[in-house]
Amino acid sequence: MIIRHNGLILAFDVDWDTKRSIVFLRGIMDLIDAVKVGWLQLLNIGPNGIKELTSGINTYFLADIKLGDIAHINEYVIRRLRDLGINGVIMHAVTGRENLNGVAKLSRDLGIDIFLLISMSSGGELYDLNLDYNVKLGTELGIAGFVVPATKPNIIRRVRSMVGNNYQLLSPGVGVQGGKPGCATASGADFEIVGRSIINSESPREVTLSILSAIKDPRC
Ligand code: 3DU
Repeated sequence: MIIRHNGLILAFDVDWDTKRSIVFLRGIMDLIDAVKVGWLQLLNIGPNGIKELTSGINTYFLADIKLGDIAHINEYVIRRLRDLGINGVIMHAVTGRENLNGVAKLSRDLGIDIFLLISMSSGGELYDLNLDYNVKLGTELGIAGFVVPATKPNIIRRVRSMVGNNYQLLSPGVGVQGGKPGCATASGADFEIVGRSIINSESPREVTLSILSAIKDPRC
């Protein structure tokens, strides 16, 4: 479970080296509840670099590799990510129960949170056609929560109404992709996930603060 102080997760999609990454993160760590890393780090700084990040910054690290393979590969990846200091992993729902069952149990045993991707901020129509099925699947698997898009507030509301308060909803698509800051959490998400609006800004701290004000006082 991600502890909620501010309701904001940084999508840290950068190809920077670890030193630059750590300096940047230290500048805004008090304003964000988790750091989402993914393919950019894996391909640029590699697993050792990710380990350096997780050791250098004291926060919740979410790995967004949208994992979606057959069971034994999924389980291997989860174990490796755990060794790298990762706390939560985003997985595709589309691979279905047989490929998710074992990994959901393994993750609980290892203390890793699984967040299931069940709708996408752009496209993803096959997900949206099967929303109820995937939400039910996630609740039966005993995962930590779901990824639901800020660009589709009706979906956030629907998922929240289905799962109650027992699951965390993480919402990407805020800022550059068109979601208005504050409106995903106002629709029922626990956290907004923001990347480029913060990372590419000349003043990341000021932008982050303004997103936090919108989360506290949404105008949607
Ligand atoms: O658009 P941004 O730069 O704020 O980044 C959004 C992040 O959320 C990015 O890491 C992307 O991989 C992730 N994401 C989506 O944008 C949309 C989804 O449906 C799921 C994840």
